[in-house]
Amino acid sequence: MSLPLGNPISAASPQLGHDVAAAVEEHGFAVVSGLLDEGACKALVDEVRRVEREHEIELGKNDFEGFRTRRVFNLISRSSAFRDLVIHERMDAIIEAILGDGYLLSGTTSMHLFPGETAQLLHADDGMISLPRPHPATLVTTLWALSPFRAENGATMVVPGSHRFEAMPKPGERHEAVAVEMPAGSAVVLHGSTWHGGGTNASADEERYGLSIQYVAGWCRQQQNLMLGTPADLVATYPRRLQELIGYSIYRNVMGHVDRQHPLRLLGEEVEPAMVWEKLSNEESR
Ligand SMILES: O=C(O)CCC(=O)C(=O)O
Repeated sequence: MSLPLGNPISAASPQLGHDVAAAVEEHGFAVVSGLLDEGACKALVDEVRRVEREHEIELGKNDFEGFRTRRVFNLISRSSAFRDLVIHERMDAIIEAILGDGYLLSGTTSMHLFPGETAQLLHADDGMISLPRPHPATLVTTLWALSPFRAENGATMVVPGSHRFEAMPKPGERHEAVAVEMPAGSAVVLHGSTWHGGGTNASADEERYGLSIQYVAGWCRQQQNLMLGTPADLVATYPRRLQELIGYSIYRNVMGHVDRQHPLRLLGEEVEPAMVWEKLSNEESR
């Protein structure tokens, strides 16, 4: 079964954050259209291919990663082209509406499916979080279509409403899933508990280019260790918002400090005092 293309939410919607958060709350996912134009998608596909060549990325070596899929992890540290997507202002409104302020980037991964790829096991990206299910979203996955996602070429399969299930999918469990068909330049936003998986690429010659950008609430552990995975001299060239999202930030004025200091100070950057200790001493001196 395919999800009709009819009902994506336009990236231009004035209530984007609210509308997408409401759809994700109801169905476990929502498709957002018109995030990127054709030229941008083509340039990003070329860049995925260039990074794969430069780093000699091989096909996956297990069924989960896909024997006919190439993945590049920590993509933002390997190419500047993807950094703007992570801090895309339309997506920022969506993620903040779902996870609240202070959320973090959890990882960036390209998923390049070749013809002959078989369906990935259904899974939930927050599967390792041991909170009783169902629970509010602690993690959000955004899967960006850099080329069209079609049922035939391996579009992501999603089980609508599964973010409300009490159980995780058992290995190999089959369930009624829909193929998230969407034009290039769109993205599907998934509640972290939603059961999903890459589809079968049964096309003769279509390569499917997708990009997973994951975020977590500010109090959660990130999946990819972006602080250690990014040399400090490279982090220093990132826009401030991206530095904050990879972990050079403080949650609720205390989580993430380094010897009571804001981590951005380690990069030599000026930051407004926002630490709990500074606030306490300001209050005491009143
Ligand atoms: O490639 C896809 O469509 C989804 C892949 C996925 O969900 C994953 O690898 O966790």
